[in-house]
Amino acid sequence: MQNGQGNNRDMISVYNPVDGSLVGTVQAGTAHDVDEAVRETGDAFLSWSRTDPPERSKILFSAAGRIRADQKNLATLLTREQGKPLKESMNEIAGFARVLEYYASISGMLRGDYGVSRQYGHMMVRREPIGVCAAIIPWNLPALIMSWKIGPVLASGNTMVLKPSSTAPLTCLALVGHLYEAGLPPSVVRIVTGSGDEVGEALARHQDIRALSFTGAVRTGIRVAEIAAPTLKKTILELGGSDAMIVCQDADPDLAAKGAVSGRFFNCGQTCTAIKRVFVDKKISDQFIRRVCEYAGALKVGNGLEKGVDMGPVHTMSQRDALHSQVEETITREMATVLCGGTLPDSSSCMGSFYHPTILTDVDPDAPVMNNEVFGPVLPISTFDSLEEAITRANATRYGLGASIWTHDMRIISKATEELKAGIVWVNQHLRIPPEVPFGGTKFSGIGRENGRYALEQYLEEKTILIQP
Ligand code: TXE
Repeated sequence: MQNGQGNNRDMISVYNPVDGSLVGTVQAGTAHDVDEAVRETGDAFLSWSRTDPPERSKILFSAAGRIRADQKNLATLLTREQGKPLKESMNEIAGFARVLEYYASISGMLRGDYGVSRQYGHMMVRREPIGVCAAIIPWNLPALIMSWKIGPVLASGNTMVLKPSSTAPLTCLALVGHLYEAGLPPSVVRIVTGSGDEVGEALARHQDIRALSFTGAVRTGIRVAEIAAPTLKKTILELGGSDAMIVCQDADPDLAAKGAVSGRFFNCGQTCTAIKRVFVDKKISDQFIRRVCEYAGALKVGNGLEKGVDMGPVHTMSQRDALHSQVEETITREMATVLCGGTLPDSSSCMGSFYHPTILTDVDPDAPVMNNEVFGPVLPISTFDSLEEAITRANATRYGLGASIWTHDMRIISKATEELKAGIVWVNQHLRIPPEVPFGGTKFSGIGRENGRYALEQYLEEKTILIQP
């Protein structure tokens, strides 16, 4: 097992959110395991950083091929431990392979610089990998988010210690297994499974880790940044969002309704850039809301391994309880009208942590579902009279991850893309994240960017060399 050491270790059980059955166990790692993993990956750094980029690419391409060949098994495991429908797991595994392929194809692309001056001679800038990097991965998209971290780190010649979430670590372990089989020396990437308090904090605290990429809750990210600060490691934080979708008068209400339903209920609503608040022009709101209810009502909720299922359970009971209390408080305080959902399924007939697709309208701007991240299948819809009002309300959150505007009017697109405070702004689409472009948020959604060549920059440092001939 990846934690390395001996027997008699404490174990963590991983349960299927559909029925609470056991899917597997992993070791509860310790700070000592982190020390060992950092030492090993530190020892491997010199050789991996000096491996020619095409050689590194070969391994990443080969791993991606193996993962594609094993897609169904990996996706089944992901569905069993995470809860999402198999079709989404299949896409996520393909997404992991695609990100590896992307970084394999640009490995070595970020070259240095050169100039010459009479006064200083030859001026060179080398871009060097920084050393051992760490990643802390959440449970909502464990494979995809792992690829955003491991891809640029390996392609740029760094080594890595990874900590998956303790409730969804199994797919991450299996994926790393494929990297080893593709020829990656095991000491280049080590996984330490375990709790955030023990393993996560040991990574943040470790002085030999030079960069740490974290995805998770705001409060955890702030804690990680505080612990990491005295070691001056680069800290990249992706902390979720409360993405707004603005539907303008000229938008196709049907297309927008389909977009709202897929952008909210994908992954049971547990996606950082899911649509978490909709603002629709009053003039088309009746038509739009009717369609949203129809499409949401047609979603088949159930065991993600069963055919035709569109939405699985919330990942854990505690996540579901937190979600339900946000909704309950909003309803009890009469801060919204419930169009569908908003209740817990009957526990006598349903073992899993399911939650009905929920749609709320007439939502008070101060309602809990408008001010905190809603990490589950709940869609609050509000109406607006003017674009200015919609943009102001979309920006009235501490988050700034994504936002979308649905219109074909170029003047509106130009204004909205400039004024929406978000790391990514979509037009007539939402929740699409290609590996080629940067991804990350402003305000409390985080610091730094993943994806694209920008991610390589996070893991490289410039060294200036001045040669007087
Ligand atoms: O997150 P945590 P949780 C948001 C979402 C969700 C809420 C809580 O709103 O409802 O966070 O989810 C590790 N030091 N997002 O509690 O705890 C932990 O083991 C270091 C949004 O699951 O932040 C896991 O590997 N690490 C988000 C990872 O941090 C620690 C995705 C995330 O867990 C730690 C997930 C500590 N002290 C949740 N404590 C997104 N950005 O999309 C925990 N961890």
